[in-house]
Amino acid sequence: MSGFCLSSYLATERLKVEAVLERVVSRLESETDADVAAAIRHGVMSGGKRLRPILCSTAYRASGGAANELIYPLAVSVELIHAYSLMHDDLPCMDDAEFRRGRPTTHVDHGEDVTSRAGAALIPAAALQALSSAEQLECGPEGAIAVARELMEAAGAGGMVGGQWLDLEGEGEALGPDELNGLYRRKTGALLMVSLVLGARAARGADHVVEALRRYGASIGLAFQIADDVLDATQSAETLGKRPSDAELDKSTYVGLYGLEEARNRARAHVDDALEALSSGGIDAPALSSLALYVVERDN
Ligand code: GRG
Repeated sequence: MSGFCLSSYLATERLKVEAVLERVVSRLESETDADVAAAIRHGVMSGGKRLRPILCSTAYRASGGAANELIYPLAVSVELIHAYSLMHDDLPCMDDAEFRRGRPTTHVDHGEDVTSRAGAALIPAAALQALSSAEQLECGPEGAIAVARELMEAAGAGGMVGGQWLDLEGEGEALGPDELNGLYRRKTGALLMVSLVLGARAARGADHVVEALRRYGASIGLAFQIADDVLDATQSAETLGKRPSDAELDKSTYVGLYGLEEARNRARAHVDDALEALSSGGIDAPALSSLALYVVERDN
């Protein structure tokens, strides 16, 4: 028995992430006009599981990073990208959602034009945040640039933005298993995976550790999105904090392709792959093992 308790780990990590996000958002507010500032605060400081920065800080420690707080400023750079992606995803020109994290979406409260601008402002803010915090972590100039590059690649057309594009184009189409996997790896998996890679790189983890965490990240990325499909098909808006919408938007999902039970089985098989990546990489980190299970056991 490791004695590891995921719920208290998550609670402690979330507090640290929230505190750094508060500092970052306050600084951004001072750089923008009041309406954009309010939309940034809405989009970033409205709760959420904070899974990506927690994966980053956890990977950092699992890769031998020092027990200090310097990883959190780097970890929140990924959350800034995630926050912008949700703000833009909810816009009427994308998924047209009015409710997220149990409250009205950013454009409902602040308008579409302001939300577009606020979301766009978060992209360079995230790159700069990654760069400066990697410098603070003494990654060296080349290491800091590599970290920022890796984050932007994951967020870009070859990653999250490209996946979202496929997702929008796929509405009303019956995507096959390979197409759906490719879409999920980019739309959802790329950012989850880079969260881990950034943590490992910041710790200057050995190459085999970085690669094992990349494999772990790819596997939990798929598991996370399949679990999302299952939640969308089975949970209420109240539990999810958002209105289930896959059926309404006529999206291809794992539940549509395989049915609920097989979708659950496949999500769980990806978790097993993630656990296998940890053990074959020689990474003994109860937090990462528990987080892999959490990805498929969460209720929102
Ligand atoms: C210009 C085409 C184009 C895209 C812009 C909008 C966008 C970029 C990307 C959208 C990416 C997206 C919304 C992916 C879904 C990922 C996902 C399952 C999000 C939910 O993550 P959680 O559950 O959310 O971690 P919380 O609320 O906990 O933070």
